[in-house]
Amino acid sequence: MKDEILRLLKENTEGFISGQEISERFGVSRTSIWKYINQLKLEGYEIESVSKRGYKLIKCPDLLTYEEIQEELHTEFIGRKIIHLNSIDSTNSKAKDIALELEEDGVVIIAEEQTRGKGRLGRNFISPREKGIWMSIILKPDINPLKVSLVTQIAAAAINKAFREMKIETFIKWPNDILLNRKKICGILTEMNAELTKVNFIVIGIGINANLDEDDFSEEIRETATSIKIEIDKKISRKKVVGKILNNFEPLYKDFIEEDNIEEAMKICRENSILIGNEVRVIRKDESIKAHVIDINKNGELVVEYETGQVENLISGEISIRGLKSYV
Ligand code: BT5
Repeated sequence: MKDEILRLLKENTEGFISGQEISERFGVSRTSIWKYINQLKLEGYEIESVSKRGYKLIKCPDLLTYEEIQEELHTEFIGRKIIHLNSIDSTNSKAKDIALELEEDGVVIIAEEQTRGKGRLGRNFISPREKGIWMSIILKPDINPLKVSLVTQIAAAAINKAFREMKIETFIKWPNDILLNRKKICGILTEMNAELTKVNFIVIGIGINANLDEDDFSEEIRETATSIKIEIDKKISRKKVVGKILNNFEPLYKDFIEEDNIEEAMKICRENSILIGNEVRVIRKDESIKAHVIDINKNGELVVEYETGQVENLISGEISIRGLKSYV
């Protein structure tokens, strides 16, 4: 009921809508409408109430609820169900807990804060309240488990495209980072549950530093990480970013699962790669080897050439890539 009242208020931002009218429309008492309006105010909606005239929506909060995001969303199934949480340890962990029970493809879990956000290899991902986008997309494609790592590349392509549409000049750092001004603003963590030949589900965790301030990062992380707000000097609408990412993700993902085609996604990854053409260090466990990055091949592998002349195609798994002196 609260969502329906909100929708009605959103359709009538030009003028007031009376308690009587809302009450008749939904068949609920004026007292309960008043209660719903108060709940909305507590959630951050600014609603003017004037006696004898009724209610008028003045401002919506930048909350990542379905109600707010749907205005930006043009997808068929990705993000058509959004589970919005106030606080959670990790959206990826929550997604893995519920994924087996879900029938549909493309359910999204978004939290305003994560208390134990996860990076790769058990690393920590800081996720302060209402400042970033901490979300997981649950997918149930009928694909070979060996191809799952490609979904990370598809997500990276969709995220980078979304930022470019917003005139934010981001780059992709293979396999799972998005950078702005050579620092990390987004990390992707793909997890899966599969049998030998069958994927039960995939969870793509996406963490975006939208409006974090410098003091949200520890000194150590500040060397490699930043936020969009810090770099462009103004706050960004988180719901717009979520909408654009999901809109861009769906067609690339559909190409992949329906046509086995990842050409477009790979083209975006290549054209926006911060690594191709550069000298890097390839880090595997305790080993760090200098290499020149040649390409990202059609299987989403990073093609590098070592100083010995040996060429290797790297699969994302347990590898990290760093610049010779700095992050890239
Ligand atoms: C990643 O790992 O970058 C994947 C991050 C995925 C986070 C999302 S948020 C929603 C979903 N739910 C989760 O629990 N996780 C996903 P990796 O490449 O391993 O990078 C982790 C490293 O980045 C850490 O060791 C820190 O050095 C650094 N780091 C931590 N928090 C950061 C942040 N907010 N922004 C940038 N770098 C950060």
